Amino acid sequence: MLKLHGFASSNYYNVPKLALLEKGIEFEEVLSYTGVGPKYNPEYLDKSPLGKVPALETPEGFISESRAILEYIERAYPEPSLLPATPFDIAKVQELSQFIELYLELVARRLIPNLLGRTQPDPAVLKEVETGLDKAVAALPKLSNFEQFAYGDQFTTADIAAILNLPIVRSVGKVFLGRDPLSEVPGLDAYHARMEERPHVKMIRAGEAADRPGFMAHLKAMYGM
Ligand SMILES: N[C@@H](CCC(=O)N[C@@H](CS)C(=O)NCC(=O)O)C(=O)O
Repeated sequence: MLKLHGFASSNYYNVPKLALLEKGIEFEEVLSYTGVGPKYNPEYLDKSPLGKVPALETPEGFISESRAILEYIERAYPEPSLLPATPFDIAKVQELSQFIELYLELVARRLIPNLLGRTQPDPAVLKEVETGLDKAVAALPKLSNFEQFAYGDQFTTADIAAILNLPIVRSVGKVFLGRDPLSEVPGLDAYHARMEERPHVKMIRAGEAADRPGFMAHLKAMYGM
């Protein structure tokens, strides 16, 4: 059976987890917090070279990087598909997923240490984050109107990216910018409300909530946060 290593407070961990749930694939969750080194779990580097979560344990070996894991899951378990039928539509789903990850999630992620540690960000970094987010938020409607799904008329990996990676942008915006930049994107608030009603998304959120105390305890032990 596939084993997913990581922890449920991680949005990146939840990317393959949601794909596995949506496809109805059996898997086991193996709790592993990040933080490699002498103090914690150095053997995890054999599963994920930079010590990042998630890592998927397959019969052939480990795969790290959520995008590569999604690719494996889609090819190894093609039905039900989380991609559209045509090469163009598949590319558009990948384009939207990558846009969300690179220009929104990774930009907002710079302030996660401040969010978790309840500290004020460096003003120069905050300005860069705000500029980057505003630019990407203004461009996002070019890729999706979020009327039904993130792309097209079926649930795809672009929905997984939007459901799991955009909440960080909202949190960072609300706490450090005093506004949620994503609420300016037409259709997105209603889209997210709809997606949160999906049973597997509810399972993801329940997993996050259940993991939260353990994750916070880990941060405290590792970084004194
Ligand atoms: N590009 C990686 C990013 C994974 C990632 O950054 N995971 C976080 C947890 S949400 C992590 O492991 N952080 C610890 C670190 O970067 O050392 C992926 O898509 O899997």
